[in-house]
Amino acid sequence: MLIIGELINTSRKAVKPAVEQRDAAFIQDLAKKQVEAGAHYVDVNCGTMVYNEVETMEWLVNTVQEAVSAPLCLDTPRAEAMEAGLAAAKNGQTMVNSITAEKERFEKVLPMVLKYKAKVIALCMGDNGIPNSAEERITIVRQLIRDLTAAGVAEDDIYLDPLITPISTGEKFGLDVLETVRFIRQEHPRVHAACGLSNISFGLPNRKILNQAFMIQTMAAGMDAYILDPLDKAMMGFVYASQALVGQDSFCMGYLNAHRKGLYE
Ligand code: THG
Repeated sequence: MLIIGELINTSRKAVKPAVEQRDAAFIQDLAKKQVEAGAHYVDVNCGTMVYNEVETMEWLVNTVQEAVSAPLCLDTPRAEAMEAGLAAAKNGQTMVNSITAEKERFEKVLPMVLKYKAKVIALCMGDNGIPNSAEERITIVRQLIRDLTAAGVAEDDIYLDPLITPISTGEKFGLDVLETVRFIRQEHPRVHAACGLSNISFGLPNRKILNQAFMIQTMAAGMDAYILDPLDKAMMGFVYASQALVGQDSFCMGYLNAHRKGLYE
């Protein structure tokens, strides 16, 4: 199971001004708290900084790495920002977030994944945009796995992301994700499945409850990587409990260790 902390994202109200003012202490505190709470990777997203994303990404990567030794998940659709982040990243195996099946993006991002021997999140999105059925998602999953492995990316380095869209905008969206994850688990057992969990609850009250419920459901379907808020202690408790309950935690060692460290209540 891979937990990627989502909180360093300039779309968040508190983070944007901190990044604009180059407030290293604020960003480093956010990185440390997420790693202390159990995040294995730290997501870094400055996608709202359209005019200087490249320079901002470089600053963020260096700033976060001064504070934590966890590897980074570079979260940008822009190849230039990705390259700058990859060049600066030195904490273990970096994760590229993300590649898609869109022809241009695939061709631009793939060489960087290979050059830096990175892990890669592959979004179920093709040239026709975000798919709106499980069948369309599965078609793109097949294509992405075929093309990435043909290029030499190891299955263990591929994280398929079915793309979670808010449940407030379509009642079947949860089911489509579950079906896609079951397909990945059955047909490609060595490829991972990842998601931006908090997307599910956009536009609704009590978001944490929806995020927690969907984490449990998707983990039962075979999801094994989450971009989420690790400072939600109830969420982390459900993560360790679910892992044990779906046979991904031998002798409940992860559950017991996390308990001893006080990572959940
Ligand atoms: N897949 C992949 N990467 C992703 C996503 C995905 N990266 C971005 C996003 N989706 C995952 N990260 C977040 C981060 C924050 C929120 C949701 C997803 C979030 N933020 C509150 C909001 O916007 O309302 C913050 C409020 C605030 O603090 O200002 O919900 O799907 N591969």
